[in-house]
Amino acid sequence: MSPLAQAVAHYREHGWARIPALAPLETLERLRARANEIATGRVTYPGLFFQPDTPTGNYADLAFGQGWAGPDVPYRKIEKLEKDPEFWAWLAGEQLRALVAEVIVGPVSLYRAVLFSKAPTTGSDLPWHQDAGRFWGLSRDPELQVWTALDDAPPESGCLEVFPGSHKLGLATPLGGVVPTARVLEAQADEHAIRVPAAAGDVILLHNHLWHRSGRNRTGNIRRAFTVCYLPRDTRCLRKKRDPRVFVPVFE
Ligand SMILES: O=C(O)CCC(=O)C(=O)O
Repeated sequence: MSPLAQAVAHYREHGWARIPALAPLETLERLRARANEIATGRVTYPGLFFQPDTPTGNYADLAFGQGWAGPDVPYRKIEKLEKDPEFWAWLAGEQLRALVAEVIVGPVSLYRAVLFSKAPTTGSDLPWHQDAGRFWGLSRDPELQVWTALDDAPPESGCLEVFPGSHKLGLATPLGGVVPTARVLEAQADEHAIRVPAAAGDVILLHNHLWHRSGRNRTGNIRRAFTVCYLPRDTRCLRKKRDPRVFVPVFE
């Protein structure tokens, strides 16, 4: 089996897989520079979404709907990065095309392209969650997220943590998103958790139903990752309150 096929087999069985050093240093440097330019407002696009991090480190204290709040604010999440040519070049490039083709047969669209960032010593907790369900408003749940480490993500930086195999349990709630505490206790998720540290350039595949979380950043270095959710082209947006989203085509 090729290393790619091995990684995909691991992802199917355990819900996650690591592909070491897939992103070259040159790519990382371009993406880090662009992430800085976007966070500080030197590069911007209409429709970018920013979520400032909370100084308390508690997920429950996050504010929603604030948008860009200045160049010195640490942002936990920046969305719609498909608008940027540097991020687009990586998410639609040859390495990820070959990887995605192992999982999704046929034409592929984009659900989201997001930077998750944990500022030095302050980046906050992200509780157990699943990235699917009614909350995502799709005709079928997506299955593939590709997470690229832009910086080293050792355990103490709040690396990804997963509950291996939990993608086979389906959705914890029909809504999806954060897993309620009662379900976490019932499934003994904390006891099953494993850490998935990464070096800059590593790519981690995540099944959307996999329970995953990440802790605070206790290092003096920023910890950023670019995560992309891909969809089979025939997936439809079911939302009714606003016009349904049309997903950007990525691979034919
Ligand atoms: O990088 C993180 O801390 C969270 C990533 C995540 O939840 C995701 O990619 O779905």
